[in-house]
Amino acid sequence: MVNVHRRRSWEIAESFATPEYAFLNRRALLAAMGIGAMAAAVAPGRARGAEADPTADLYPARKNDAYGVDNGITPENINANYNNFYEYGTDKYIATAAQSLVVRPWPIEIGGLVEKPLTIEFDELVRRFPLETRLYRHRCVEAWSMTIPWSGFPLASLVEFARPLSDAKFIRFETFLDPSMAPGQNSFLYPWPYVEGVTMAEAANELAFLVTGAYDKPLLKQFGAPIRLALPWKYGFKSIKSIRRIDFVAERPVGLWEAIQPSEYGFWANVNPDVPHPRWSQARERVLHTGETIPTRIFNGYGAQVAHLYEGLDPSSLFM
Ligand SMILES: Nc1nc2c(c(=O)[nH]1)N[C@H]1C(S)=C(S)[C@@H](COP(=O)(O)O)O[C@H]1N2
Ligand SMILES: [Mo]
Repeated sequence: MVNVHRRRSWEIAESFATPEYAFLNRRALLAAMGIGAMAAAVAPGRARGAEADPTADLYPARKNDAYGVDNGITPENINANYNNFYEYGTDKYIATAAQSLVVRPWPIEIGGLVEKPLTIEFDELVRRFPLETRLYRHRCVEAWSMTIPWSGFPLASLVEFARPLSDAKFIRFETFLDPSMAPGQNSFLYPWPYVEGVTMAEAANELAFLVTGAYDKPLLKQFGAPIRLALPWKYGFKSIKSIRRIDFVAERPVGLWEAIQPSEYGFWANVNPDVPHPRWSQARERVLHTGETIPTRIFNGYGAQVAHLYEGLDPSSLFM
């Protein structure tokens, strides 16, 4: 349950929360960031088929001002040209390659420990919930960060819709598996498809958000269209993109990164500046849109909302 008296640590002056991404000049910004040459790539929002998106009418979604950021919004053109999506490549410049993701049809299977397993098309699912827009921080385990105006609905609403049985302890999310539209999935170095998971208590937390849009329109493909997670208090790899299967399970799911390298990427992956990654410090982060390096905050600044979820648990595993 939400404790409304908890201090919302990220709440800030309204002036910071203006949608500056709508006005900033792209070329000027990229030049200022010094990444003009490498990112002169995809003009977001003009992706093939964007005009025909049958969910476009759902945006812009009502803004929920309870969720703000204090260091400005990362302009869309920066965000949309710096992505992590291993299905489309191992560097950050996958925006062009990701346009071969085919998002229709997009049947989503909801199963495991539920009253009645079902398959529902994304276009139908997204209309079952009122959408809202929230400004969220995103902190990648690689020590860069950004802020995004995500649109979507609480994961808790999906859980209610799915009607899990009482022995469900975790939710396991799975991405599509189709090497013909995602060349990265031809690589046998990774145990495709991408998988991630959360506990039922984490799923019920107000911050856990299923994202269907960003920057006031349906999700661009490189952001993980048509639907992805946002868990802003955890390292970015927990926020799985392009979800195709949602299973309620009794056993703790093993994510793709944990499967590859359990000594570096754990299940909890809560942001903590005091617990270094085995190969680098997590004390600071580079903000994509300012180029500044700022101190990282415990739980990425969302401790007032989520710290109670982890009381009494072994702290040695919570932050990796
Ligand atoms: N399916 C899938 N989801 C994924 C990833 C991925 O490679 N494949 N990368 C993760 C990582 S490490 C990060 S930091 C975020 C990046 O999201 P963004 O590209 O929207 O910034 O997506 C996460 N979700
Ligand atoms: Mo990441």
